[in-house]
Amino acid sequence: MTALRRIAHLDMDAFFASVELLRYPQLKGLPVVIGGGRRTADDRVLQRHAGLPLSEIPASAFPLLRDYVGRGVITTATYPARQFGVGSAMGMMKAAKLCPQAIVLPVDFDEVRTYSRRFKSTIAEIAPVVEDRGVDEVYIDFTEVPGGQREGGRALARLIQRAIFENTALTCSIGVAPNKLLAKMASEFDKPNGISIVYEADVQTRIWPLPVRKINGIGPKAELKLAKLHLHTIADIASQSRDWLIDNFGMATGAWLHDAAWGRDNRPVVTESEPVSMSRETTFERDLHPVRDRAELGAVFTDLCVKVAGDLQRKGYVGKTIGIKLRYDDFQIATRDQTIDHFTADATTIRQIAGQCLKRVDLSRRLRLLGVRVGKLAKAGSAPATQIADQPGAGAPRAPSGSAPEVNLDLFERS
Ligand code: TTP
Ligand code: MG
Ligand code: MG
Repeated sequence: MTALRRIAHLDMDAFFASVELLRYPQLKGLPVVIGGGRRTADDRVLQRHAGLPLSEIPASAFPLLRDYVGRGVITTATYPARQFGVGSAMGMMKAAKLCPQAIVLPVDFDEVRTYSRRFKSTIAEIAPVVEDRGVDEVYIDFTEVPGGQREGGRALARLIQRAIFENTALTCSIGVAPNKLLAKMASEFDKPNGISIVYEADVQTRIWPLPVRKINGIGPKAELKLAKLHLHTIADIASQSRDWLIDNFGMATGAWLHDAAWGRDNRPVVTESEPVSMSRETTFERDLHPVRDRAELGAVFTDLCVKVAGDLQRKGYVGKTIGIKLRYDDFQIATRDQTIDHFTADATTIRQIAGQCLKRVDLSRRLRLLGVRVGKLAKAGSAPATQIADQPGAGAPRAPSGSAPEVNLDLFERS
């Protein structure tokens, strides 16, 4: 007998907020929201309580939503704060009206990434087929994992939940279902710290009553269009014929909507391989000349570096090799790169090294395209990435090997 397909979706509970509560356990059980940008608010608290362990700073010392001035939205909120109706993407001002006594903390991306890696590697040790779906969620294929079929997946889900809690002190919620689509919905059924098991036979009773937005892939636009056709729940979609849906939404979307409403989805769980490099490039609307369009090119160049740095930081990588790519107006391509002696995800460093690479290419012709790449990647915080070079001058760029004759123009240099 072939094993029943069992797919899990795991999502961390109030993730950014829960990570902050690890630092400040005295705030557990209180309404806390994450938002407001930089770490300035709690910097003041920290300064005032210098010398005191973080966990001993009194809860009453933390900044409150009612005193928050400025714009911005809530990134996430603890479950006690959600009882007041506060949640992700809500304006800080509106949230302050609903729950003025909530404590406001900024996000610590480094910490969030560390815990993100930690919970994901905990899962991978138990069940190897894991698909990364962003900072706080993954799909896991339970089908072939020993014990993955027991109680429809509940036993393995419990094991993973416990292992994550032991390794991180964080809680998560897990849905196990015949496919990704249903698993994603199921992981929300019993949040926080819950497990939900959904079988094919549960689609009518547990999936059909849900609003259409619960289908992962139906956003605000699709919801609006469905509402105009008087389709509000998943059952409403399921009651339409495939042909009717195709007539109204086109072949691909119509067929997909029909399958989704009936709980059908055969997408595999794809374990991603580590990226080798990250790059950003842009093709210009009109070809740009390195000298005559210097200011424009310089701005684009800096922007590409900032974007690559942002990609690296968001995905938690650092790199050692920084390179550029140009396409000239005759479609010829030129690339140059340089390896430095430390790992970086810093926009200024990337900009500086990429700028040096630029000096090694022909800049007398018009350009169609400009690109910046960072390679030789390592996970930020991993052993190789944090190794400090022990020779003097660590951090300084190494002389490029086999460089082209240097053109002594400070092209693209920021003034
Ligand atoms: P979510 O998993 O959507 O939310 P959550 O983990 O905070 O809460 P839940 O228990 O309902 O899963 O998002 C994960 C993190 O991503 C969240 O803690 C903060 C961040 N995030 C944003 O930065 N912007 C957003 O709009 C959302 C929704 C989340
Ligand atoms: Mg979450
Ligand atoms: Mg999530």
